[in-house]
Amino acid sequence: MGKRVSLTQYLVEQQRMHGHIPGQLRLLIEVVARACKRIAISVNKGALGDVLGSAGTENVQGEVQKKLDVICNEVLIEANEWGGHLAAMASEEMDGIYLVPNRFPQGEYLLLFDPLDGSSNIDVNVSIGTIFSVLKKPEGHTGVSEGDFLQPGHQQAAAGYCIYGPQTTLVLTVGDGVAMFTLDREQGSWVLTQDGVKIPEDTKEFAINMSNMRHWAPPVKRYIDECLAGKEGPRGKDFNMRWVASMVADVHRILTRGGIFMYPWDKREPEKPGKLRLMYEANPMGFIVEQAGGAATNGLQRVLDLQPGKLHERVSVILGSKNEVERVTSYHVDAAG
Ligand code: AHM
Ligand code: MG
Repeated sequence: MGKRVSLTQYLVEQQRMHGHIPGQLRLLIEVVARACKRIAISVNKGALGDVLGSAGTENVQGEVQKKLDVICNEVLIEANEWGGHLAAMASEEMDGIYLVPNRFPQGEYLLLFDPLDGSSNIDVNVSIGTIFSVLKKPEGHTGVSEGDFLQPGHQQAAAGYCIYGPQTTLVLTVGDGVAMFTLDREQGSWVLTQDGVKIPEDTKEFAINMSNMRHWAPPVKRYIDECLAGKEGPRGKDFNMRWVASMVADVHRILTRGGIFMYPWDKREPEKPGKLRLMYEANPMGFIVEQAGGAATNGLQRVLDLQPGKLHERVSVILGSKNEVERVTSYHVDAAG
């Protein structure tokens, strides 16, 4: 086996050689990665750790929280509040922003996270994950408000996710490509296992919740109909379908072997732009996917260019292999006429 590169070494080298990572950002990423190790231990214990099942509470979006949703949220806050690198945090599981308490020094970054993505898979022992996004606090004023978080995704300083699956893998971008680190449980360390991750531009695999088909908008229906028509249809090739119902797992597969992921707007709740959240899911995943050569849109616009109007904003998401995302996007443009 060749020389092992740890997460710390990778970050130090990024800082030293490419000037990508200021010291505070490096510390922040290391702390998030450490919190993910703790979460991995809880996830792994499952029934033995009494972490399965419902917490009996609801989050701001009216979704029933699982015990692990609550535990993971606490782990991330406790790990990050004292280090001096953050000004505030926001989470899918909290109503408003969380200010770093006065007893700790304030840093210049803002951290956003979905502490445990794919909650419906927790109790059935299927891959789940933690997604995070890092923004710089706007300069020119003291204190932090929710408005400071409302920055378009292209301003992210870093983004990543940790997938708790057969392996525990941390996937990271600081705007210089995408790197993957596998957790070595014996050593307790993150080891670089893939750098310069690239999503193939073409694919024969799509991921969408087909049970919503009757509610889709015409451009989405058109794209999937064409995939389903296979070799005999306009695409001239057979497609395969996968849907894990954990965005982290679906995106991880796409980073590894290509594919397109869609959670589009649908007619079930027409006033909602989509199910997934812009700040905790679409932006970090969009940043990672673009850094790996893929694309992410809401059907008409690049996800990373959307100006968020509120913290828990929802969005329609189409991301993955570039040529397929561009095709679906062009169908939306055609339909918008
Ligand atoms: P969560 O953050 O509450 O877990 O919800 C997000 C998840 C995504 O990971 C996944 O792509 C989607 O919801 C699955 O939704 P559905 O059950 O409607 O297929
Ligand atoms: Mg989620």
